[in-house]
Amino acid sequence: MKRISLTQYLIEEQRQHSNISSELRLLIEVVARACKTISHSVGKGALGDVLGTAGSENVQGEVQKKLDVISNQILLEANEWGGHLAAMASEEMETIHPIPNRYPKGEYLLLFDPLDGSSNIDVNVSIGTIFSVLKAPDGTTTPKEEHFLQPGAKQVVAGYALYGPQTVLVLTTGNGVHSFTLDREMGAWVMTQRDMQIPADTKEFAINASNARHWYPPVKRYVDEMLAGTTGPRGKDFNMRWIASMVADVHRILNRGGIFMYPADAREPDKPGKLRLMYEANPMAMLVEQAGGVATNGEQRILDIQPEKLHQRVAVFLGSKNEVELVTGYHQ
Ligand code: AHM
Ligand code: MG
Repeated sequence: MKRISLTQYLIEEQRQHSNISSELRLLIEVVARACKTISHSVGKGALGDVLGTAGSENVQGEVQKKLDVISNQILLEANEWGGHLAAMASEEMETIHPIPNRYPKGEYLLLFDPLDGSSNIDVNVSIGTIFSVLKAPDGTTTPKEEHFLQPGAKQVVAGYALYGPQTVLVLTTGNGVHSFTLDREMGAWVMTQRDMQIPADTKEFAINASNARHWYPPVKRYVDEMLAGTTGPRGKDFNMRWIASMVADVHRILNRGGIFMYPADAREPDKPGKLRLMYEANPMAMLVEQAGGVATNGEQRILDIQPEKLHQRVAVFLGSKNEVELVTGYHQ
């Protein structure tokens, strides 16, 4: 494959598609640059004194790791001054972060989970950054929290950086899903996969099976049928994978198919699952759909959900089309 840098790809996209403005291109490049910096910190590990807890809690009452806080700060600082954003929102911050008045403002809203898969940080397992871009409604440059509450179908960009054996950036601007590998010597993002496609059928599923006793009947039925193997109703064997980093699990699915599930369960009947709609489910759902997959909360398309709160949680079923449709059907 001819070496195409992220910059070159974005310029070509801008020429071809009217939905990509210069501001949006700059935004993506700035986020990608911030992810490079995060990747560098992640890579230093104990040598950079970035492991362990930060001694604080986030808005959801979860203990923050040092890298959660560092990554959040890197993304805020990188994106504040460029003039392309009206405001940001982060899984790690209680409320939105408007662009300070000393900087020019733009028309976009940026949302991110700065470091997803926090439980894997200290054990040197893949983690990632997830991001989503919306347009500020009515061109407002002083947005409030309610301006962020747009269904995922309104996202103009979604992507993630995966900090694994290689650092990769996977991106969609609504024209397919493409992957860029960080060339560490050159400090450049180089396109390594174009138009990633999720096969409609799969023999692999991902779910935290330690919660099985709490699952509701549709999920229990679906998983039991897969576990029954060749003699069960599915008539084939399934393999199971669970990395506990959504970015890494979704990356596997984008590469070789599969279904990822984080359902609501009976532990906390008022809580619709663990994952967050705006920072995790929406961007991943856009990527998955752009790659030919499906993403639902068991009842409806994730991208159609009208958010009510910034930190709202949602059940997630995403990946290979035929499997996600099957388990969604079991919920009807
Ligand atoms: P985080 O944002 O606090 O890191 O939590 C999200 C992560 C996902 O990456 C992953 O799919 C899930 O939590 C793992 O949950 P569990 O600990 O139940 O395995
Ligand atoms: Mg997360």
